Amino acid sequence: MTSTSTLRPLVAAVALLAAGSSQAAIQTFTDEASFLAALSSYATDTFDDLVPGQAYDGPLSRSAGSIGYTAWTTPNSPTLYGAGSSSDAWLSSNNAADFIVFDGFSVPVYAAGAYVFGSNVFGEHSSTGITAVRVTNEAAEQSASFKFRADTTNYFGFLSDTPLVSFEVRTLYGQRNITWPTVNDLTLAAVPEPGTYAMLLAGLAAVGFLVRRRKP
Ligand SMILES: [Ca+2]
Repeated sequence: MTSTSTLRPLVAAVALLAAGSSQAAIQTFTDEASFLAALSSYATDTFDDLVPGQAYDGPLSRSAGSIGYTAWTTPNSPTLYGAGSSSDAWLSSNNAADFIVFDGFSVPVYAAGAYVFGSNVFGEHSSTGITAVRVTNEAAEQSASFKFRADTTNYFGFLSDTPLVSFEVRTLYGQRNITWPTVNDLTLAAVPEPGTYAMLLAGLAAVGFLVRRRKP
């Protein structure tokens, strides 16, 4: 064989990998119904076991169905805070400038979504300020979204082709606009979706082809 004929399959395989990676690595959804419709299975932490107005020493070990995870805040105070009402409790921070972080998933998690908004010093909904979320996956890819004056129906969901590492929520506020980041109904999905499987298989096929071609 000439060097050209051994090189061509490599180029094709690399092109296939590049095509896979050029697709959106993290899809963003802005309503719960369409996010859940894109998942084959999922579990939700409602936070309804929290007591509004009560402080909780973080980090908290929590779960959505059988998926364990850690909820914590950074960088100012480790304390989390119950907000909302006794019939529908929310998770918030104790310092308005802190991020709420969800990570430490007990199994690989490919999708995460939640209602995200702000609450006031009493733990009641506050529509002032900007609520922002950011997710990071194992490929070190990030996706961020924000909403100005978010109400309690403001939803962000993310579906990744590699497992997620973290889901972070924060608020941005001004001098007279103190708003604590607040989360309700955190949904996690541990099963890769069909599109993710297809991309994974394409990548594996390409890698397998490279390995085979390199054997003497
Ligand atoms: Ca709730």
